[in-house]
Parts: sequence; C-alpha cells; structure tokens
Amino acid sequence: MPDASHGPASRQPDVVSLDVAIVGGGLAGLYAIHRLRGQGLKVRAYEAGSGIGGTWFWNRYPGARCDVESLEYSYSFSDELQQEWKWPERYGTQPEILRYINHVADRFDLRRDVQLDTRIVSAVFDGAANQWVLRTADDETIQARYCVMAAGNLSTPRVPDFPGLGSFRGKWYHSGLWPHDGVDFTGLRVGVIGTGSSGVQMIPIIARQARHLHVFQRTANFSLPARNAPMDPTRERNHKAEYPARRRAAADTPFAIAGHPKPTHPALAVPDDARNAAYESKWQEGGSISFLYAYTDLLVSKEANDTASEFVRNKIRGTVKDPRTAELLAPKDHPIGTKRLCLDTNYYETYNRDNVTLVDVRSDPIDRITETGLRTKGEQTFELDAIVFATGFDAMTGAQREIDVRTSAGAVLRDHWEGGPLTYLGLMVSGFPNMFVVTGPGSPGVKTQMIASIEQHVDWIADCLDHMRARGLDRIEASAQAEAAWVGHVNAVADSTLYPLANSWYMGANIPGKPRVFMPYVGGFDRYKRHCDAVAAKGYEGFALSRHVKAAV
Ligand code: N01
Repeated sequence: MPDASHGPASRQPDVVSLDVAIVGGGLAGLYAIHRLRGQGLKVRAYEAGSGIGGTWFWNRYPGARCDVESLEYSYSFSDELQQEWKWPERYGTQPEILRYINHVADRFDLRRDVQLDTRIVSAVFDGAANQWVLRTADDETIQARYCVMAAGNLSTPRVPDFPGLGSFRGKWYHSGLWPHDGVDFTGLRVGVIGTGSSGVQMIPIIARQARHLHVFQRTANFSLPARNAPMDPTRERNHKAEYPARRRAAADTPFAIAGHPKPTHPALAVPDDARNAAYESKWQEGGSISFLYAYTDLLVSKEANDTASEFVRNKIRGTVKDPRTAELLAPKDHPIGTKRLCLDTNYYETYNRDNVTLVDVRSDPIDRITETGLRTKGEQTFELDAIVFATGFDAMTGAQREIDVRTSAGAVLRDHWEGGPLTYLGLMVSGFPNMFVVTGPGSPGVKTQMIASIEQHVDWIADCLDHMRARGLDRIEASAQAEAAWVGHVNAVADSTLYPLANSWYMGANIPGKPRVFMPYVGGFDRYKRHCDAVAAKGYEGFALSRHVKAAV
C-alpha cells in the first residue's frame, strides 16, 4: 500500500489520457516528471513498488551503499538542491539516498504524478491513433502520446532456479527484494550465494551477526577499499562552492565523474616501482574510478591491465591469512575492471574471522537447496538457517522484457531483442515509435555516474519533444539503419576494449540462455553526449519525425 504520509497520487478509475506515460518511479522516472511537466506536458509515472526510489527502494540489504561519492551521485538540475542537501558520509548509504530521493520528490512536488503499487504489464502502440496504450496488473488502461521507459537496469532480481528451494525450512532473501524491517542474522548459520557488489557489501556485516557464515563463491571479484568516512566539511564546502563548474567538468569525462585527473601515460611506459607506487596511492585514496584512471590503457591492453590486476591480487594475498582462501579470492579469470569493480569495507579481512568459510562453487557447483541447507554436486552439504541470494539481476533488458511491448503493426519488443538488444543511441528502438528508453542498452548509463546519464537522457528526450511540438510534429521513430549502425558502433567500441573478456552482466552472461551481447556503450559519457547533441543539431538525424494524419472514417 502507498505510504499515506507521503501523499502519493491515488489510482485513477477510468482510462487515463496523458502526453507522456513514464514507467518507473526511481531516479529516472522522477526527473522525467520534473522535466517534462516543466514543459507543460501531462505526465504520470507508474511504479510497481509501494514507495518511490527504484533501486534504492528495493535494495535494503545490510551495507547497501553507493559506490560513487555522494557529492557526485546526486541530481545537478537544481543548484539550490545540491547546495542545501548535506551528505553525512563520503559514500551514501541506502537509507540516506532514499531520504534524499524523497526530499527531492517533496521539494519539487513530484508525488502527485507518481502512482505507486502499479505494475505495467503491457504497452501497445496503436499506430492508427498514434498513441501508446499501457495496461496495469490491475487492468487499468493508460493512453499516452509518448511512453518513457525508466524501469531501471538492475531492477529484475534473479534467483537461480536451484531445485528444492521450496522445501527449505529456513528463510531466504534476495538482495534486491530485502524486507523493509530488516533481517537479524544474530546466532544463525547463514549462507550467502554470490560475490558481486551486493555480496561484497553485505558479507562483512552479516559475518559480524551470524553464528557462522558460508560464502558460496562462483567467481572471485576484484574489490577495492572504499575508504568511506564522515564527510569532510572543508571538502564539502569547496565542492559546493564549485558545484556548477564541477558538473560541467564531469560531463567532459568518460564516467561523468569529476575530480580525477586524466591519465597521461600507458601503464608499461612507467617503471615497475613507480607504477606500483601509483597503484598504492590510488588504493589508499579509495574508490574505483581513480584506480582505473591511473593509466591510459588499463581497459584496453591486457598487459597493462595485468599489472593492476596483479597489484590487487597481491593486496588480497597480503590481507587474507589462509593462503588457500586468499588464492580462491584472487580473481584470475578476468581483467580488473571488466566486471563491475566492487568497493568494500573490510571485505577481504572478513575471511580472517573464525566464523566465515569460503566455499568454491566453481569447482563444485551448487546442486540443490535442501530442507536444511544446500548440497553441492560433489555431495558437500551445508546446514543453514538462512540463505541470502546476492545473485544479481536480469540486467539492462530484464525490466523492458517483463512488459509485453508491441505495436499494432505487429512488432514485438521481445522478438526484436531476441538476439540481443537493438537501440539507436540507447534511446529509441526502431519499429516502436514514440517510446523512449532511459539509460537502457546501447547507452553508457551503467558505466557512468548514473544520475548524470539519467539527466542527460531525459534532457535530450525533453528537448526532442519540444522540438517536435514547435513544428507541429507528434511522431518520432528511429530508423532501422541508424539503429543497426549504432549497435555496430557499440559492439566495435566494446571489442576494442577488454570488457568482452569477462562473463559479466554487461554481457548477459549471468542469465542462462540470454544472448551474449555486450550491452552498454563504453565509448564514454563525454563522447556519447557530444554525439547525441550532434544528432539533435542535425534535426534528429537517424530518426523519422512526422505529423500523424488521422485516417478518414
Ligand atoms: O549482482 P552481480 P550484484 N551459483 O551480478 C553469483 C550494482 N550494484 O547484485 O560472477 C553461484 O554483480 C555471480 O557469480 P558469477 C552494480 O552495478 C551497485 O552483486 O556469475 N553463484 C556473482 O558473484 C553491480 O555490478 C552497488 O560467476 C551465482 C553474483 O552471484 C550490479 O548492481 C551495490 C549463481 C551476482 O553478482 C549487480 O550487483 C550493489 C549461481 N547459480 C549492486 N548465479 C553499489 O553501488 C549468480 N551467482 C555499491
């Protein structure tokens, strides 16, 4: 149920007619309301959750925290907002970020255009009427000229289909569907499956509560120390004094994050001791951007990357006392940075605790969940009171594919994307007029400071709608040729890097049967933004803009 104290919009009984229907009430959906409503458009966002906030509403697992610094990971559209909000720590915790999102919703009066507890199950473009018709799980109908998919990239939680889960007598949880009143693991035998960003953040905290914690690791991940700390008041003051300039500087970087000097040398152009000293300094500073930005070629040259990977492996070996556990934790099957680099607080140290055991489920995979725990194919059994799935999401395409998106002309999004997602600029899909996607596949979103990408995408969409309105146009569609060229470019850029060497969610590799296609655009936020601006300046090159003519009756 909606939280009445927050006063969400109430459900509409009849067919609702809008200029823009927005799917999702997270950071993207909320900014889309603000921006599009500001242009006089009638908009409404539909959110499956009982509260706003998207990722930050759902992912309430212990230790959930952003891995981009708070002063960067925030909206830039209002200088008053960025000046007045005080972030208490270097990296925002989930509760703090959710508080911020709720503050933004109140401050800009966004709630009246958000409908909570409403899952969109289908979206059909009616070509004759030139409008989208969305249906909710409760059979409500929404008609809208335009549809903005702002349903998130990591919003479709995935629990592996291990047989026997239904028989488990203990409790089980997924990181992305965490109970709102928290979970107390005190005195319990807990199993955490998965060692991505979510697992790495929760493991040190659960270890402190549990009687015993078994961590079931399939792939060792690289993790760097976050070096979280209370916000330094001088740093905050200086940052705020230069906020607009910093935001502009961020837009001119690949990750949309300012404050990290551009690298100037390839890694192997530097003597070993100087290179290791540079890595050490980045390690002490904390954070992932700074580390990956140490040299120009860490994500394009395997030899260069090996030096950084080995530096971190040695840090792991130097931290974890049991040599066998240390070797298992030291990633060897992918170059550092090609899977999402984790940030942690005491992750590796946690394996020195007597009550923590690392289990290698690469060499001996999980076979089934039993009534009392789990069993591996090699017949190892583990008695557990609680199981936590930190097993990730059907990333980037999951949310769109859960909705039955089609057109009256017979196009079906699930079919169109059967061999991997196809988009033009990550913003539109050929054959699906008037539907925009925010930070979807083909966009750099997930490889950047996400809120910067959200603002850039939504601004581009808003400007596009303004351009059309000024010219009496009401229909826009990406051409199949522009889409094919963009997808080719996205692939070519990815293939010029080391990213495809990892079995990551960027590649769809975590979902059995999902096409192995590298989905994000890794050419950088700066390059992408310039390209999008150029496309707009050339009259929306690659898109067909038209005025819909109603068929005579
Ligand atoms: O999910 P993941 P996540 N048997 O997909 C393992 C963002 N995020 O929720 O690597 C055994 O990364 C799987 O193993 P493998 C961030 O972008 C950000 O942790 O597939 N294990 C992997 O270890 C992040 O990248 C923040 O071999 C199985 C793990 O489960 C993204 O969300 C915090 C398995 C899944 O890792 C997703 O992170 C949290 C199986 N059958 C998340 N199936 C911050 O901002 C899967 N695994 C800090």
